[in-house]
Amino acid sequence: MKKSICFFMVTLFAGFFCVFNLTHINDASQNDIGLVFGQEAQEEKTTLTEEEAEIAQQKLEKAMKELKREVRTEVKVENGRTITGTVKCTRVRYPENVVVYVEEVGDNKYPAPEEHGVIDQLILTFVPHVIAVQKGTTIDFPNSDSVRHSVFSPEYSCQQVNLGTYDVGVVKQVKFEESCEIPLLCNVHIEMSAFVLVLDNPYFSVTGKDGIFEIENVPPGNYKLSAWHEKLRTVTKDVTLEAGKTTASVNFLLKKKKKRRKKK
Ligand SMILES: [Cu+2]
Repeated sequence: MKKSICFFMVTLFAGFFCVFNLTHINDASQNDIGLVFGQEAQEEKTTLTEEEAEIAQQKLEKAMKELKREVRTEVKVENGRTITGTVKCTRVRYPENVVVYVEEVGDNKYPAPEEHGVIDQLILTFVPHVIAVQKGTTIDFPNSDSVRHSVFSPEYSCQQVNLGTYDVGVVKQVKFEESCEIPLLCNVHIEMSAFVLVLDNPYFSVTGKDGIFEIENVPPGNYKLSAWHEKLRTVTKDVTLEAGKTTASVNFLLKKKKKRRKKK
């Protein structure tokens, strides 16, 4: 008798346990289905018709040509000189997106630009890929794509950026106050990346595919000129702007970054 009561209790408990789990599995499945539907809905958005894809590509190319890669306050200088030159790079296809900048000019105190920079998002691409801005510049981050993006900077960045996931047509803004390099990524699309290089003064230039740079309106004096590339080692050179000459020429060769030695 005792055995049959025991068997009955165990069966009852097992039955209750199964029903309880099934209910929760169903709940979880419904949530999963909801997610799948959500993903499908988002994926559907990314599947563009041929015509839409062509329009998107045209928008991307237009943005690549038109969006500024340098934002600064124009400074008036008497007897301003020009620093010009060419950058060559090893291990990258073109010597483009190299930021050449003068490290210190006077006291490095210049009014922040009123003009905003723009980093747009089109066809899972940040445009421009590299932007150099003077300290205190605000950058607008529109989402002109057909899917949502989530812009953020990695933990090691000198300034934290976390714009969260946001919709097509939304514009977010960030003011960059510290002079340093800020990598930008997207939490949704691993292939997206960009760099903001924030600089202390308005004397900088971003190279195109030809590697040529030109920094105008620099007062005569002795300076340190640096060339930065996201993947290569930064090189710094001395440059003298003499009173009798209008230009100074400096060439750079950027190479692979040295590997960090492991601490023993
Ligand atoms: Cu994205």
